[in-house]
Amino acid sequence: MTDSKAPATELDAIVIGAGFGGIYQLYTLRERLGLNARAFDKAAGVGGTWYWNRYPGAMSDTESFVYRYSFDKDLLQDWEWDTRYLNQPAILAYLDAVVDRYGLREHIRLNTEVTELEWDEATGTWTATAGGERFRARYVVSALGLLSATNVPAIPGLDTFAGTVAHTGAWPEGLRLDGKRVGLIGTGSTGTQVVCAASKVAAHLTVFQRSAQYSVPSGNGPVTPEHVRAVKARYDQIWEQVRGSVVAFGFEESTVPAMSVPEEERKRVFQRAWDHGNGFYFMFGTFSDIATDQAANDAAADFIRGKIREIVSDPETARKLTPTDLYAKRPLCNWDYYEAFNRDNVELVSIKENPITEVTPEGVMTADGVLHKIDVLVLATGFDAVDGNYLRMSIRGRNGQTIRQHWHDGPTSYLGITTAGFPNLFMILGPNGPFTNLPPSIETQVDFITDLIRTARARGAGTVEPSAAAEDGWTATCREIAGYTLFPKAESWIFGANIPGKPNTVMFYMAGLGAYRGVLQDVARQGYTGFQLR
Ligand code: FAD
Ligand code: NA7
Repeated sequence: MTDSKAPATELDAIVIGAGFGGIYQLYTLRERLGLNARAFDKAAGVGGTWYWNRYPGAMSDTESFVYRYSFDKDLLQDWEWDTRYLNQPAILAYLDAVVDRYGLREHIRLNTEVTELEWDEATGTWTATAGGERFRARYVVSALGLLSATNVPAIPGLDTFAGTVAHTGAWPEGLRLDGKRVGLIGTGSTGTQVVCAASKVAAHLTVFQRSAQYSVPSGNGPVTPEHVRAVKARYDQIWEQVRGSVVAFGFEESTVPAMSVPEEERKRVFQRAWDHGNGFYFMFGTFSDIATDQAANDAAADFIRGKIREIVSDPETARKLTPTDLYAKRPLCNWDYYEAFNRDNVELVSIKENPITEVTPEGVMTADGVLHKIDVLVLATGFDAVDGNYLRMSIRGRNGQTIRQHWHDGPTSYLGITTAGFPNLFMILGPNGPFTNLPPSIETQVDFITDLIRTARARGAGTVEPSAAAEDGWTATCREIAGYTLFPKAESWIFGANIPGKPNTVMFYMAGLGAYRGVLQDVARQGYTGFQLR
């Protein structure tokens, strides 16, 4: 229980979350602004996503060389990697080392959930309730994670299951699938990774698939020390390219429309990308318009469908695995996803055709009356993305307005960073931030927030807040840009369509990191247009 009479601990700034975002923000507030800042995380360790997602097969699908911080050239030179992609233990080890390298650990309170944030008009400060204690600070930076609030489906009988139920985003330490009968619900980015890993170790794996997925090879494998040295020698150019690019994945996006080349050439380009590996490369590096033009999208989708037919031996399994809708969810890549279904221990159940009726103590019952007996039920059912963690807290801004009230029709922001009525609350990866490889976008936002706080302090302004008009304008901009793409037409977390009852709305700025950085630079150069510094 919170002791409301005990005086709140005074801080200059509170950071909520100790993942990529929170760690870097804590660093800049302390080191660059000299503020007494403290971070809180409900997890027992730092790392955010990479603390929680310990499921077998968990890894980044951004390549190792750009799934990291770029703010410190020495850090870039000092850290090694030996595979094209980083697995969860490698990313967690990296983030742990970063925390120690910059002396941040003593300023991070773990096992401490921030449950309430309340704005006090009289003092111009926020009071946070964290772990039952109160903390007061002028600034709050929320780095709550955009894929962090787990989505647990309401399946009848789930709580009666006698075995282990594990959501991938809250994976119990030490839970292994070796030799077990495993049921897996969900075949998104996470579920497909679980399939690849679990198929090799489980006694039996039953995959309950709601939507078939387009997955391309990741091309993962070892990289040589010479390769790593060569990357390090080019890091200045690499980051310059990343920061000016659209998806920030470390490759040049194509400028060639798919239909501008003959069919044979198109297939050659797709085949080259298939052999090269990486999901974002396949969608954005092959042709310029796969995510925006129906014909281009069909061509890419047809190519992948053809691959599924080639790879999967059983025609009925291949049929079920073949998507018929748009190729417009977050693009996936895996080492051997479709191949896994050729293994004798892997079974596919299309729950669109044969729905799950209930979970019993022994396993999962489907509409055809079959009880799929299992030991472990893995829920790879994704996240209440972007605003999920905000709505799980009590956040009260000016005039007692809650964030839930403010975001009644869906989450909004100015620049993905601030929202009207919630002064001095800065969001990392808030709604309508960039849709990219995330560390470079996180760094962009943290740097902007840090400069904005510095400017406010230099001007003697107690509060920083966007105008409602600026927020409306940014929301309209994000809607307009998303409208040029095919993404809103596919049902996924990107637009909130994966959560029953959640308003289906635009939640990302889809013009890319280069354009986003341009907007932020202009806003700053023009004296922080759209913000009120008072
Ligand atoms: P997070 O890492 O999610 O950290 C948020 C932290 O806030 C968590 O530790 C959480 O415990 C804490 N928190 C939340 N609410 C509270 C509260 N009320 N009180 C206290 N603490 C709180 N992105 C890519 O760019 N490339 C990839 O390849 C990629 N792969 C991914 C794979 C998986 C399985 C997942 C789930 C995500 C992936 N992402 C990827 C997205 C990934 O989340 C980001 O890249 C990045 O790690 C986000 O960092 P963050 O600090 O913003 O948030
Ligand atoms: P996703 O991409 O949201 O995938 C979740 C999967 O779970 C997807 O296949 C869903 O089917 C399925 N799902 C969700 N709810 C249910 C219910 N109620 N019943 C059956 N199946 C369900 O989450 P991920 O964790 O894979 O990936 C999220 C991001 O994290 C990813 O893009 C990376 O950036 C890391 P659907 O497709 O909705 O029919």
